Amino acid sequence: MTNITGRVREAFRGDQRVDADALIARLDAVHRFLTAVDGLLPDAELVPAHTLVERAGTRLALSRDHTVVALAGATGSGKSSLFNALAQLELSPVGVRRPTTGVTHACVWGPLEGANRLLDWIGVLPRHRFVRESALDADDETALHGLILLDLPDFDSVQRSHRLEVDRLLGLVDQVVWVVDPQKYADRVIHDSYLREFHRHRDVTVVVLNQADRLPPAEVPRVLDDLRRLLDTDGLTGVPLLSTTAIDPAGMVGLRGALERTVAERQAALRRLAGDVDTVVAGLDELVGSARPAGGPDDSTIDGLNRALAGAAGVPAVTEAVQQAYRHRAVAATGWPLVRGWRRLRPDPLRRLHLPGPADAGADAAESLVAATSVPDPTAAQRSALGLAIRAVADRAAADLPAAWPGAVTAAARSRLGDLPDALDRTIAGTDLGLGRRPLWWRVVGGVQWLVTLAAVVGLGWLVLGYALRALGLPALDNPMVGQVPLPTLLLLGGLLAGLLLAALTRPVVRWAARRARARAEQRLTAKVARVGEEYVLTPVRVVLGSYAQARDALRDAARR
Ligand SMILES: Nc1nc2c(ncn2[C@@H]2O[C@H](COP(=O)(O)OP(=O)(O)OP(=O)(O)O)[C@@H](O)[C@H]2O)c(=O)[nH]1
Ligand SMILES: [Mg+2]
Repeated sequence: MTNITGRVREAFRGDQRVDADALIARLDAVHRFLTAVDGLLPDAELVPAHTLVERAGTRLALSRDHTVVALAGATGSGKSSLFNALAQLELSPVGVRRPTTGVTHACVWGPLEGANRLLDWIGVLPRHRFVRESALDADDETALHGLILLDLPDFDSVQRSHRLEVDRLLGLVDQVVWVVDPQKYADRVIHDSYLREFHRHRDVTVVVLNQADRLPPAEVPRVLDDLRRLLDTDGLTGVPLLSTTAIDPAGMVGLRGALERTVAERQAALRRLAGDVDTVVAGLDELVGSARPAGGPDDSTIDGLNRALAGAAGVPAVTEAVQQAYRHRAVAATGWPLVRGWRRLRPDPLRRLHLPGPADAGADAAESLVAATSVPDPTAAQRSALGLAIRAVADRAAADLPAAWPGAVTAAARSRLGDLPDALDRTIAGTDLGLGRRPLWWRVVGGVQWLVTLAAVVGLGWLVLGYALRALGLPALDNPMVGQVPLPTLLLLGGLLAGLLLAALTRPVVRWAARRARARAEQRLTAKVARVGEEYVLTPVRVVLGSYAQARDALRDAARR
């Protein structure tokens, strides 16, 4: 006795149609997700998604006019018997010795040509393919045109190869008819390992209780109710559940009707793939979570990074040298001319660091880019401070991200660590420290120093000449008087005094200006070092955050039914 229960009709009516374009858009979103996370998340976690994209692409490119339905179940449940009964031919051997079916058999309703490529992909050998139409040309078979029915080996097999074959095929077919028998319908294996796994494929799942003739007629509804309860526990509420008898054509009517509807709707392939997308999306959900994509590390963390970078780059040493160099150069330019030469003998503090010295003043910055500096290497403390600052950047940036991501963010933050020392050194070497041009006031003060020194020298010469003439008894020079003081004396003493006074007055100004030069250099170096941090640390981190945002959006699109 076969009938479709009321619940079966309800389930069929309740099925929503899957729009092919919408499905393709969802698959495209899964593909976008995979592109976004490529190289960032562990490959092992992405295998199901890769498999889906590949499989779905192939399935959709192959015949959409065919629906592949598999008969799956434990050994002896009657799969081959149902297969033969539906085909009305003895295509797949039915046996007493278990398991009987070792390789998948296929029966195609309608012309075989269109189905061949599909069967090649599914992996059914040509000698196990049969064509229903050519075998028996009957009009009553047209309702099944487009059906490709597969008789699978047993999934609870003692033969490992059977189980592997079943698992492979269950991933490829459009619809599964699970065949159970009155003895084994409650078996743990079928429910835990198979039916439960298909709870997202409810709309392409049919369950049949075969060998119903072996039960007293009054028992059938009771067993069906019990099986329904188990299916509900499996998460398969509402799936079509029928009873069949393979040995009686009348006992096949319900299953045949269900298959006719499946073929007519031409929805199974799309529904199966939609269920696959649901499964994959649910599996990936944990990887992406619902965290809002972070904008990146906050300003104070970036400041911390920049400070650590500046320390590692030797900015304090360079700015100290800038201050000293300013004083050195200013004193050399504005000091008392007699001590300037001595000043110049001392090495320029910036030259010692192989940074632009006086001779390079105004040199093209690009030239100085070539040379590596002799700024001291970072100390162990500076290196570890930099490591901690980079770690802090990664931690802050990944603070709200799901567990799979912080590793990727940290790896990105450290990805260019090896290039940092050279990049920092090049940046320091290429920074205009602001000492290139001599300030105008240096020249003015320097000129005045020369003038007063010249006056002192003229005064001295004049006096010396006067003494010499007097000593030789020659007529004395007529010394003009300025007030009470002879002019040469005034020139000598006034020149010396003015020179010393000017030098004394200039000193605090030089010190003040040197501090300013240091501050200016520090500002410029910090800005340049920050740019290195941006390029070598923050940008890679932002790229990962961008990928996270893309992955999250893509997964959201893929989840939209
Ligand atoms: N009475 C009765 N016997 C059936 C029915 N269906 C199958 N059988 C018998 O059950 C036994 C097993 O049937 P098969 O069709 O070979 O079972 P199978 O599921 O293909 O088994 P494997 O190929 O080993 O996985 C055979 O002896 C069938 O004649 C049925 O509806 N009623
Ligand atoms: Mg069989």
